[in-house]
Parts: sequence; structure tokens; C-alpha cells
Amino acid sequence: MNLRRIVALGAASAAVATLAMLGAACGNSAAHHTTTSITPDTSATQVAVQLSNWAIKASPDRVPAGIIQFVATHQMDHSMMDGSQGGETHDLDVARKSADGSYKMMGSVKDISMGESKSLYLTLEPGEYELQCNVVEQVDGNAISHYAKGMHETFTVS
Ligand SMILES: [Cu+2]
Repeated sequence: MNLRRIVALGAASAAVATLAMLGAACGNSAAHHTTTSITPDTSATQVAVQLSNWAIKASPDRVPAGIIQFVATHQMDHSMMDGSQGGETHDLDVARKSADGSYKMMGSVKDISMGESKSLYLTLEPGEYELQCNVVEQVDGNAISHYAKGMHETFTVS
């Protein structure tokens, strides 16, 4: 009677089963990452978004539904270089307008410095959207809301 050997084999099988499960989980995880990371796609509609103090300008501002590549550029503006008026970095937030007039955030790209460009890929359905910069910063004790200063623009997906 070799009970120890049977027990040892049982433990080994359990270990193999655990490894197989871990392997499967890793496989799923890898596949998940592959499908969610959106790489530059020639089928994407490109929209150039200029961010400045204090405006957002999208070109074009109306695109067909699908994958959209927003290329957000913080325009170089030497008059703002000392930072005394704020606006050293901007965000691009893409919000969808709901029927009740509220906005639902669809995606963002943050902390775009002067002269810098960052891309944001989103798959958008037809609807009314707004491009926003929601940075609020303190300059000399005053809260400066970029949105309130004018950094928002209507954007249409048809
Ligand atoms: Cu801003």
C-alpha cells in the first residue's frame, strides 16, 4: 500500500490544474489587452484640435460616426510663456450631450504642454458632443476655470 505516493500524485495534479487555470487567465488577459488598445488606424477620421488661451477649435467640427483620432495640439503662444495668467497646460475632454442637457465624459487626454500634441482615439456614435478643457488652476489666489474662460466647442458626429 503506497498511500504517500497517491497523495503526492494528487497534489501534483492539483498543481498542474492550477497552472492550467492561471495560463488560461493570462491568455484571456493578453487577448483583452490586444483588443482594447487602439493603435493608429487608417480608417480613423482625423480631427485636429487646437487648444489655446482660451479657446478650442476643431477641424473639422463634424465627422461621420466611427473611430475618431483627435490630435490635440496646445498652440505655442509666447505671450503666455511666463505663466502669470495660467494656461500652461490644457486638457482635451470629449463629452457627449445627453437628452437632458447633461454631459457624459467619453474620453480625455490630459496635461498637454505648450507646443505639444497628444492623440486620443474614440469610437463615437452619432450625437452632439462638446470638446472641453476642464482645467481649474490657482493663479495669484484666483481660481481660473479654463471652461469658463471659453474652452469648449460643439462637436457633431453624424
Ligand atoms: Cu485649458
